[in-house]
Amino acid sequence: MSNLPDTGATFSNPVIPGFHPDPSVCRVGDDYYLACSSFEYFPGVPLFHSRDLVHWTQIGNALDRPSQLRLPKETPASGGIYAPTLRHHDGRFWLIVTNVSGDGNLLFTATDPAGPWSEPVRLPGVHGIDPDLAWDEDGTCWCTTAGVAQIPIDPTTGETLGPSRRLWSGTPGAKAPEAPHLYRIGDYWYLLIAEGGTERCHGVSIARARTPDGPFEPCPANPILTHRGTDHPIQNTGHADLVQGPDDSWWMVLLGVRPGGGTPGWHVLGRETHLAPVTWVDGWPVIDEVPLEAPAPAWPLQPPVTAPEVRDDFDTSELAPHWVSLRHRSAEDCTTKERPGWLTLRARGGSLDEPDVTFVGRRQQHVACRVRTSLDASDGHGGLAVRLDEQHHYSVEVASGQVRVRARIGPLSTIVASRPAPAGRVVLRAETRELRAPHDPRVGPDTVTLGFEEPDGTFTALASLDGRYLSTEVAGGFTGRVLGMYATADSAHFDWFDYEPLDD
Ligand code: 6LW
Repeated sequence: MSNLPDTGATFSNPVIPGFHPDPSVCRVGDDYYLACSSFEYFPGVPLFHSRDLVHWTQIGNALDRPSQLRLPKETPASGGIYAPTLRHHDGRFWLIVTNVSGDGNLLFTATDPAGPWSEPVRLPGVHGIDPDLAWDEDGTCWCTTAGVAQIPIDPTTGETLGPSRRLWSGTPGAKAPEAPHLYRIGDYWYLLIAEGGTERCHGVSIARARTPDGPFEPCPANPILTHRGTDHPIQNTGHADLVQGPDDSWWMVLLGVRPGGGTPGWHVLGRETHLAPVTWVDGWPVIDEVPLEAPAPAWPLQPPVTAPEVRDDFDTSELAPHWVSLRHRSAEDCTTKERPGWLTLRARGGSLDEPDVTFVGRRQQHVACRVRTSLDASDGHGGLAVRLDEQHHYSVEVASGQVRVRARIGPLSTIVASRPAPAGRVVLRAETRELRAPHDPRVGPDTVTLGFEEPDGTFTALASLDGRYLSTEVAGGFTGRVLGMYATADSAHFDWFDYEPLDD
């Protein structure tokens, strides 16, 4: 029994491309809301809205105040905020996350998911990552964490109301039973988990019980979804959440990656949010593979009326929600008010190799794309970076009268090329292009070309670098590429920033 009508219309995965992992979704009437992990970036926990589950618009970031998101300078890349659960209950939105770099599990509430979100409620008695929230008929709030363990809590105070109990360990022998979500569906409570680790063996399994605290009976068909061992273009599928569509059909949001290049394959855009239809057979959910292109759901799709703007002119006092900084952002080191129509970044110390570099970037969301920015470096040093983490980044910057491309790969850092900078403002450019050489197992996923534009607009490419070194398989961790502007000495002023998807 399929919930897909054969109209010829399709939708494409990922539905939220770029580094948007660990999606958690909830439905309120005709509206859907989705939250993702954000790690060392500030603001944290990007929030999206949709009416069709396919097209998502970012409406904010739940954790946008330092009092909600404390990421000390020592927060390592891929530390910070892990795996949210977003739910709507009793007229309010509830969001629970783990800050693995200090504050542990934290709970927030909002009446409008676009914000403001509350101050954090701490949960010192809840241990473990990937907290989930589910409410029993009698009002008990169950918090379930990776492992898989469960503890009743008072979500308004953060107090625990009983002992923690082990619920289920997933499939015997499978590592990392995590990302639990607990649901009441029909006569059962279903416990959905990820297992196998968030890499190529990732999968989704499920168990059910008559009561929320078990005992849980595993689905005989576990894992109910995995792409492990296949040559499917979407890999690492797991960390899922269930939701009903406008027609009450069932769907799953989950993370997946799109590795490129030869062997072993490198993914550079991070773990992305995908959507897959779910059917039910004998009281168990059934999911086929997660397709790149799938038949559209049975309800009208609502694509955005206008394409996203290529250019941000920095004409508003607040930055759009897709802009993120590293660990914190203050009005002193990041402002559009100092020089109206410009983004001014003030170096707070350090280079891109340092955790507290002043940086404002956005996720790379397309395999092939071009970013450009117009930089006035007359008051300092600044540049344009393709960043995976502190130890893996390429950049083109203006410093001491030179335009130079720098590559940092693990412990190695080198100036790849440099030229005298053109007078006045300099337009810096970085471009990514997919590489295709199907018979060469050593070929990387893409090339990253960096350079600058002469005053007449001619592009001077200073370097074309193998993109594999800015991949998760090389750098490790849980994030993806972020493209952005930075300052390394005094102030750097940016007039605009373009992000343009390119045809492959
Ligand atoms: C997250 C865990 C996982 O907490 O990766 O893919 C971890 N799943 O559930 C970090 O995102």
